[in-house]
Amino acid sequence: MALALSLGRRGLGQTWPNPAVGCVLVRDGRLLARGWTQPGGRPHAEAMAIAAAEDCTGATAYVSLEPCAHTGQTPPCAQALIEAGVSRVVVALGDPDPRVAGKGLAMLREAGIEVTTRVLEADARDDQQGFLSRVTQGRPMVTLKLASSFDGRIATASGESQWITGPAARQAVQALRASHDAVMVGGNTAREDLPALTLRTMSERRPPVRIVVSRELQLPRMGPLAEDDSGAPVWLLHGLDVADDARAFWNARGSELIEVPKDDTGLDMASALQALGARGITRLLCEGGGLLAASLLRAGLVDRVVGFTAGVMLGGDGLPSLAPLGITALSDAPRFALKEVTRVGPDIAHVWTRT
Ligand code: AOF
Ligand code: ZN
Repeated sequence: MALALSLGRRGLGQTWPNPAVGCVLVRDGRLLARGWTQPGGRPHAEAMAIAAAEDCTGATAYVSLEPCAHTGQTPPCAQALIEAGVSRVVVALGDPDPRVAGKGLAMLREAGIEVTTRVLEADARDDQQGFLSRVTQGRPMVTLKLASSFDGRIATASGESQWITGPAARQAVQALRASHDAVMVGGNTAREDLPALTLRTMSERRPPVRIVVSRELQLPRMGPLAEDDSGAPVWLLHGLDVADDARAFWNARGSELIEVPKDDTGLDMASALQALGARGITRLLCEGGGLLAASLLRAGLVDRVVGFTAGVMLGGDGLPSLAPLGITALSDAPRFALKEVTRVGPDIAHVWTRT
């Protein structure tokens, strides 16, 4: 199952709106075949593994998510496992998709297959957090990336920010982008940094959707987001008051314009995330800036934080990584639990999950 989980993780960021699943077929202690959900979400993991095996009669299938029970563009995986002659299926996690939810396991059992569930379930839940969030809450899982100085600043007082962290950390950010369905920044970041938000390495991967949150779409009409033909879609989350010429420019560029209601501080991020969930996004990476990150935190919408911290001090005159959160009591501050720490060149990467 650990192997099935790691195969599934290859698909993270690649398979939306579908989950990234892994499948291993074993018989008599020998590995027959491996499979994982393909880019775009199909074929499913089980179908890939079955196709790769010569003969699965009497085999055990380890699958990181309950095999599907519905006929969509492909026949149900539970049916495929039955027809392949598998005698035992081991599953990590049930699939909450109402078309599946227990029906996949029931189909297998009815066909006389021995079914074991909840093997390495907590790990599977962690890997599937984005898919689970989309299906059960209608919004993607949100990862907030913060690359900062030792003292939590993201630029000097004059705005200089390239580069606080080293090349290894920037490479790690590429991998982080590749494992998310979409990368999002606020309008200020789009104006000040003219970011590309593309994958510069790992270009064989399905590129994340590039999302900018901008109330009035007053965004630069030059730079990579406006001009490149990298094939990575651009989606713009905006409010009601968009000038016709801005609307026309971004429409002509092929961007998707998504209108979102306002709240008292900006766009209502809960609604914005619902709109992304409805379009199939399961894993969203927010790369700043401080205003957008703060509004997500204030709304309780940040599920994970990935920090890259450099050994440089910028001091209180440097730009803070977050806009004010309006917190006075420490007990009101959003808290995260440390999950992982790694050394990346001269910097550290740390991953936190919401408590
Ligand atoms: C599996 N194995 O590898 C994946 C599954 O639109 P469809 O027909 O491809 O179905 C999508 C649903 O199938 C998705 O919501 C989830 O419930 C399941 N995904 N199931 O057996 C897989 N990716
Ligand atoms: Zn399936």
